[in-house]
Amino acid sequence: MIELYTRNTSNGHKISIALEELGLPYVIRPVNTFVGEQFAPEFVALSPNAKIPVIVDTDSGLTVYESNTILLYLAGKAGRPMPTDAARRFDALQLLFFQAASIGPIFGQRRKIRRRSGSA
Ligand SMILES: N[C@@H](CCC(=O)N[C@@H](CS)C(=O)NCC(=O)O)C(=O)O
Repeated sequence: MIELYTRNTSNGHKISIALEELGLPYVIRPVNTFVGEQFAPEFVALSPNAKIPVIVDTDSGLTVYESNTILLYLAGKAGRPMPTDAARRFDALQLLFFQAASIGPIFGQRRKIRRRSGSA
């Protein structure tokens, strides 16, 4: 069973979409980052950067944070959909890293700035 610590953000949704698509059983452990629950010592023990999402796999005993690392973990657990041949595997990995390094942070900053400036 996967315990998913999350809230309704794009990084959180990535993991719940993957869990649904892979058909892996999971339970949601909500973390309200608007009121600072991510800084609780029990949560930081799971996610040292104090960010959602993070999963605890009660089958393996492993805790995994960083959304795209979680996606790779879940793909390994489910046995799909990461390709095994090198060309297709690195095609998938470069898209994952591109999303994590170049797309996600920009969208996150945009959301934060708009919220602070009072825009929708
Ligand atoms: N690189 C991280 C980013 C995670 C992230 O930015 N999480 C946000 C919500 S989408 C968060 O927990 N924010 C709370 C905070 O920054 O205090 C990942 O991909 O998991």
